[in-house]
Formats: sequence, structure tokens, C-alpha cells
Amino acid sequence: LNGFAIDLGGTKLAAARFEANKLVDKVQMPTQASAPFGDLCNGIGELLNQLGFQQNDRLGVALTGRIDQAGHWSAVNGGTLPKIKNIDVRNALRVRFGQNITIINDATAAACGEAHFGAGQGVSAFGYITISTGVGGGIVLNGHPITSPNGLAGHIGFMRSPLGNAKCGSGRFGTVESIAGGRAIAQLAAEAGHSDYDAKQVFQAHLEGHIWASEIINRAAEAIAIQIADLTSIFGLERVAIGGSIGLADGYIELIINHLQNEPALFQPEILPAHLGGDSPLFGALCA
Ligand code: ADP
Ligand code: BMX
Repeated sequence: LNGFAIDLGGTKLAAARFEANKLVDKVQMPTQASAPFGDLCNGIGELLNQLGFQQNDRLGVALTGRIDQAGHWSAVNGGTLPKIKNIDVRNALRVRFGQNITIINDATAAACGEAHFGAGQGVSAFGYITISTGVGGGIVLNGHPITSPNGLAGHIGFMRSPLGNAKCGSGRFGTVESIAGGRAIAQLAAEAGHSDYDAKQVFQAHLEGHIWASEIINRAAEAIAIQIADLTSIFGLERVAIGGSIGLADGYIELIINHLQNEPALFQPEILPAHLGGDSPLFGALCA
């Protein structure tokens, strides 16, 4: 890997510079989630400037949301990025930053990054799940991520869970994202009488032993465990890596593993934390 990478999530925007497969510099800022595309683009430009990016340098861009074959970008969960609908992102970024650009979904990127440089090395049926602002994923079979012309492939946050009882911003009812995503966790906390808690604060309350918070976090981890077993039945996954700031928070993976014990052994892949931590999407942005 050589060049520059962007990871635009629902909460944070990160940029990195790579030299000889190593991340040598990284900067980040909060995502202006409700801002129009132009503002997001300015944020990307600002971070790239800080890293010394020059027009036409190699740039890999990982974005939350769906990027279709034509290079158009749309949020699937419209609540996360309300202004991002059918944006001609490939052209816009090429005009601004040069022709040497590739664009990929953030979770697909992270799955590729982990498959080639992290927790997915050595297996041929690998899954990655990010539990972050939303719930995203990537399935990598024999080194190749599953993709589709409409860019929706791998959007596992929009699978329906037996534990689901609410709609998420995709319009779909009972999605895993409506139970386990960071925005959903904040919403569930508000419904439990704790408004103004973000997912990080709910998680902290859970670690401090507050039962209302532990109920939310535990149900989320159970939904992820059931989802992992479902995905394993389709793709024969040998190993699943967990990423995202919630996924990597203290004890969360252990909760998933405990719930997964309720499934037959055949549906229990090995569960590991993302080896690249929060940097998996940055690595993967340059793999594409
Ligand atoms: P993004 O979605 O932009 O890729 P993250 O992976 O950081 O970003 O996920 C953001 C979500 O994770 C937010 O909902 C935030 O509240 C939550 N979060 C951030 N830090 C922590 C933490 N230490 N423990 C639990 N949740 C966290
Ligand atoms: C959502 C969806 C996915 C994304 C995943 C994780 C949107 C805006 N995003 O399921 O494309 O991969 O979240 O993204 O519809 P993050 O923002 O939590 O990092």
C-alpha cells in the first residue's frame, strides 16, 4: 500500500498516508453528518492537505453508504447521512483530487483490509462486521469481497433480526442496525429515559453496572451473534472479525461469543477483534 486513504463514517472522518504497506500518518475530525456533500468534500480536502496530499496522488476512499456501479453514492440508512442521495461522488472526487482515485464502501474496505493485512489472513471464508454508527459488513471469499452493481452487497446491518421491533432509517423493520448500531443504541437509551446519551456513554454506563444500559448492550450483542450464525449458514464462514468503536469496546466481543454458544457448533465461526483496530477501512480503501 502506498498513497493516501480516507475513511468517512457516520461519526468520524479519518485520513491516512501509507508507505510500503505501513500507515505512517493519520489525522481525523468529526463527520458533519447532516451537512451537504460539498462540506464533506471540504473536510476530506482539509485532512488530505494536512497529510501533504498533492493532486493526482493515489487516493483510496472508503465511505459509509452504498456506491453503485456508476459511482453514485447514497446512504442506505437515511438517518445517518440525510443529504447523501445519489451523489455523483466518483466524478466529484476526481475533479477535485485527481484521476487516481478508487471508492469503496467503508465496511467492504475494512473487510478487505483485515483479509489481506489483519485478522482474516489464512482463511478463505472470512467475514467482517463493524459495530459503529451503523452495523456494516463485508464477506471475503478466496480473497475477493462480495460486491453487487447497486453497491448494496454486504450491507448486513439491514438483515432482519428475531430480536428486532423497530424500523431503522433504511425503512426496513427489525433490522440488526435498529438494535445494535450506535445511533440505535442512543435512541434506545432515550426511550429508556436516558436522553442525551450517545452510544459511548451507554456503553460506559453498562461497564459501570447500570442495568438499563446492560440490557441494551446485551440485546445488541445477541442480535450480532444470531446474525453471525445466519451469515455462517450462507457463506460457510470460518472466521469473523469484529470492528468499529462499539465492536472493539471492552468486553463486547466476549458478549457476542457467549451468545454464539447458543448456536450449534457448525454455526460458530472463530470470532476475533479486527487486528488493524479502527484503521481497517483505511487499509482496505487502498486495497481496492
Ligand atoms: P464511524 O461510525 O464513523 O466509523 P466509530 O467506529 O468510531 O465511527 O463508531 C462510532 C460509534 O461508536 C458512535 O455511536 C460512538 O458513540 C460509539 N463509540 C465511540 N467510542 C466508543 C467506546 N469507547 N465505547 C463504546 N462506544 C463507542
Ligand atoms: C450502515 C450503512 C453502511 C455502512 C455501515 C457502517 C449508511 C450511511 N451506512 O449500515 O453503508 O457500511 O452503516 O458504517 O447507510 P459506519 O458509519 O457505522 O462506519
